[in-house]
Amino acid sequence: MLTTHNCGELTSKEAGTKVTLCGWVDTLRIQGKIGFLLLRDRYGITQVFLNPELSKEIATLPKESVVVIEGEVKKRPANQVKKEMSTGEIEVSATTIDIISRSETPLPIEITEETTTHIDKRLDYRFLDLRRNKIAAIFKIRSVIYALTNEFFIKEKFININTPKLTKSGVESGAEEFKIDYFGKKASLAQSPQVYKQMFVVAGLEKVFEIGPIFRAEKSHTTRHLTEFIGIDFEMGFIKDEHDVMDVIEKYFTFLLEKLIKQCAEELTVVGVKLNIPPKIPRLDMPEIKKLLKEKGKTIPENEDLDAEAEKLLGEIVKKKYHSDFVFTLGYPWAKRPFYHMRPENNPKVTRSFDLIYNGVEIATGAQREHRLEILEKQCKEKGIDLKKLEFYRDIFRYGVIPHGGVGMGLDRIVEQMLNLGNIREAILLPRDPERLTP
Ligand code: AMO
Repeated sequence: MLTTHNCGELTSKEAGTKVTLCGWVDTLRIQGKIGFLLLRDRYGITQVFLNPELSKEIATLPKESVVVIEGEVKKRPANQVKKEMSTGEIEVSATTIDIISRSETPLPIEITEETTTHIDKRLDYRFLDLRRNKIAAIFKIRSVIYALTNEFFIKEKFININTPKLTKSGVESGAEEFKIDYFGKKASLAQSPQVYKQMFVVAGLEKVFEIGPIFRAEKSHTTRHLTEFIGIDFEMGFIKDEHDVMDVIEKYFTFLLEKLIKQCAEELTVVGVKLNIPPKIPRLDMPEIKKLLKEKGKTIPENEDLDAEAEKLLGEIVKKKYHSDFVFTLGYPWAKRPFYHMRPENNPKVTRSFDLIYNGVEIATGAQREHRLEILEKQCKEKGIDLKKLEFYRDIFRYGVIPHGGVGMGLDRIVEQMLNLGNIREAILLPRDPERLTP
């Protein structure tokens, strides 16, 4: 390694130690003959004292250049210690400085914490945007969410599967496919692992999950839609009904939030978010939801879905009434749900499905699946779908199939809603939307 220590980790215990640090020039202040350099890496900032000779040597060095410094750790006089600096009690008195990389100027975006650069420009230079503390914190938290998600499902005895993203055709009605040329044949990018997760439950794995990319050719210009996002999908067998799936989701979010509060305390403070552990998540049926919304002046016509405004309003109602950031919304109309959702025996107008709304935005959709082939075929007909074209999907219901259900959750939406980011593009490193294919 180039370094003996990370920035931000030295304390007065190391006073007198010779160290080598390497990082970006966060700030350079030349005061008369001497100078102070705030050196930054992903762990923090260390103040470096520059004697007159070194000050002169790097006086014109632009911010964001990379240097390696050798020096000795010194305790700073108490009256000079600034509380806001993580290594406020020490500084490193430099003996040598090597410039490894000189940054060009001016920087294309403002990389201060209170930047005024527009999000589009920030995304054009995402690698520089990441040098802001808050942005780096978001992606550290996202990384922990990813790891905890794996940990949870493995702990709950789900089997991790990886399913193809190059497919012949999808099954997500309503969700557009990206058509591609596959050696002269028509193919599309997977809009969901739906058929495969059902396939492997039926295969006998019983409980499967996948965290992977999902592609949707939706020309949506909203703060909640991407054309490529990361789905957290799971599917489980031998369920009594869709409530068994919701039980697992509830357990997952309790696990996730409890662990995050502990493991990401520092990053959550940087982002300025206080997380709440969900109480029992309310499960509200559509008639009740409609009644609650109507009381607030919002009418949902029969056979209609909840729109973004209704979800936001419901989020507020639930927060007040049940003190919960989450709500399960149950019993979506058959007219709005895909052919593979099961319908209750006594009411074919609705489905055994649900959404999960988190702080007013849908983050998950799930259901019990129709596993009886005759009924599935009928449902396809009603939706104008030719099941023969989905032959391998049809086959999985022919040789012994267990009752099952599952859910698709959007990782990017979870991060956005959890950290109150206001735009899904803030939750993913390099967003893809109808206008953006680079970087
Ligand atoms: P659905 O289409 O509702 O259901 O997607 C599931 C979840 O994925 C996320 N999501 C998106 N995130 C970002 N940009 C998008 N364009 C986008 N579209 C969806 C949301 C959503 O709740 N096969 C079913 C799931 C299932 O029944 O298991 C499905 O894909 O968080």
